[in-house]
Amino acid sequence: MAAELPVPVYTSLSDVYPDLVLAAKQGARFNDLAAEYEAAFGTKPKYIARAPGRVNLIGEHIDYTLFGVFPAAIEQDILIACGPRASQDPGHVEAHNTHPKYTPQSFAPMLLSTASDASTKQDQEVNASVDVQSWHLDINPKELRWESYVKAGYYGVLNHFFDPSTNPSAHPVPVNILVSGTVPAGSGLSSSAAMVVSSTLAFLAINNKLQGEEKIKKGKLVQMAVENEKRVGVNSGGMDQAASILCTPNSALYITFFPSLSAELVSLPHTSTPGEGVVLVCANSLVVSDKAVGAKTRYNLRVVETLVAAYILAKELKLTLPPSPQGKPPTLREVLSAYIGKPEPVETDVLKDGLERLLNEIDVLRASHLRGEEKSTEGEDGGVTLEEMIKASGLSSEKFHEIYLSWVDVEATHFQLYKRTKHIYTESLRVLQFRELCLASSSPISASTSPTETFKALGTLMSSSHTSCSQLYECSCPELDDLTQIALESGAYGSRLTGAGWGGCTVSLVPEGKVDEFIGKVAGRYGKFGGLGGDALGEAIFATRPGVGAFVFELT
Ligand code: NG1
Ligand code: MG
Repeated sequence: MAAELPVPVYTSLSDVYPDLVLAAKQGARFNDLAAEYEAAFGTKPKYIARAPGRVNLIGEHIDYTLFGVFPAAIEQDILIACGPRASQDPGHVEAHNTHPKYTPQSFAPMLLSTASDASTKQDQEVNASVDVQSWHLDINPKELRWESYVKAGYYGVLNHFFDPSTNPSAHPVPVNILVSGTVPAGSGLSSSAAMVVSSTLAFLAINNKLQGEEKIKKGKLVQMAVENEKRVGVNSGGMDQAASILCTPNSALYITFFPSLSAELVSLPHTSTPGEGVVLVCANSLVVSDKAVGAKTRYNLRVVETLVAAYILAKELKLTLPPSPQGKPPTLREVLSAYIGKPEPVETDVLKDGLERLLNEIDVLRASHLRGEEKSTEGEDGGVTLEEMIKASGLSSEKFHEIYLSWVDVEATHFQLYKRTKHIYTESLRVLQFRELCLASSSPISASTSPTETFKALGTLMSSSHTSCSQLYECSCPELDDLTQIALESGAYGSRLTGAGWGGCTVSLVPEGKVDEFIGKVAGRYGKFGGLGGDALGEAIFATRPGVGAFVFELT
């Protein structure tokens, strides 16, 4: 399995990019970055860490409900050149960014002591508390600062490998770093995960944690990166970091989170005739979705709606849910598990069958039901008020707040339990169907369907996903709806928003031979592309192939 492989360290880019054009293009970027590093710090870098952004092909807003998603790494990436720095200060970091908008930063980790409760019986008897030391870096999750992502990556490395209680003499080396990136920020292509993964890798490499016996496995790096990104205040599901680390060229990654993280590489359908395959085209709506600002009424609200829906659905269907690990409230995936009633992990056929049957039962979540016979003024999908939702849960108001609202800031007059649940379960089904089509097309025995039929079927699933995001999950916006519609009218097999939505990018499945024509048509019709040309247009709409995951390049 991909997660069992060690994190790769290369000394030659042609080992990474067999495609000569791509190897030359990336080679030039690596060289430029090394030269810029030398100009800034006076020495050559020792390593360049690289982590790609990702595009989610299908499976939106279902990772935090623990359903499987289907992303692929893109070519665009974050590079971090690093080398040791002459300094007396353990672990001191001088961080520069090639983008002039991001000013240079200097910081060092501090060893802090915290008194922890007595942990052993003897301690308890003498009622003593134990001093625990750990490394600390200042990160303010409320403020969006570029170096926070660098610090987030560093944090994990410090606390996993320089634990003062087990390793008091080990000190992190002082380091210079120079960051450079091509993943557009705030566009749903996960520049944040690429930053955190790249930073984690840079600090691992410079502290000799990727070499020799301590070779770190990719799965461990995923875990560290997910933990690290939470330090920037994002409660993400893990899709972005897993994709950035585990992907390989020409494959997408089917990632599942329940009962535990697991990832399967799935090749995208291709043909033996060059030029007759399909290509992914990302197009940026150029609407920037500010996650931190909108979280109250958008992302975090969706997380709460799906959790409350899970609780009420289980109650209505009289399902007994096992206690969730770490006392977390149960998700819609766990409700499905209880509904299926078999030991996990279950086969995908069983999952599909369960989803189809359960979808016939979610009517119990409709507002009219929760309100008794009383008619809603907003139609039957108008949602429920907080009071109605609490009543439907059967929990006391106090308990309800404690479980569902105390840890998060959300705002809504009506909560949409039925619509959100319908999106989650239908979207999960589409992911399974998408995966099945990809697997079938690469199996030698099933050459019965023509590749074009497969492309069309995949496209249809992507477009249905968009409709569901737009109408049921309400995470689209007029520009994204417009852009996907234009894509379909310009020859795409399918098109959808990718990432959290409310702005950012779309992804379209486009016939390989028609990519230039497609891009030309979309560029001519989408209003916000008017007036853009050259590099600016190339950054706003571009073809991408599933690319290679994160690695470290060692300069020799
Ligand atoms: P974006 O907006 O692409 O970073 C976010 C979440 C994902 C997932 C998608 C929606 C973060 C870091 N990532 O992705 O985990 O929930 O939205 O499918 O918040
Ligand atoms: Mg992100």
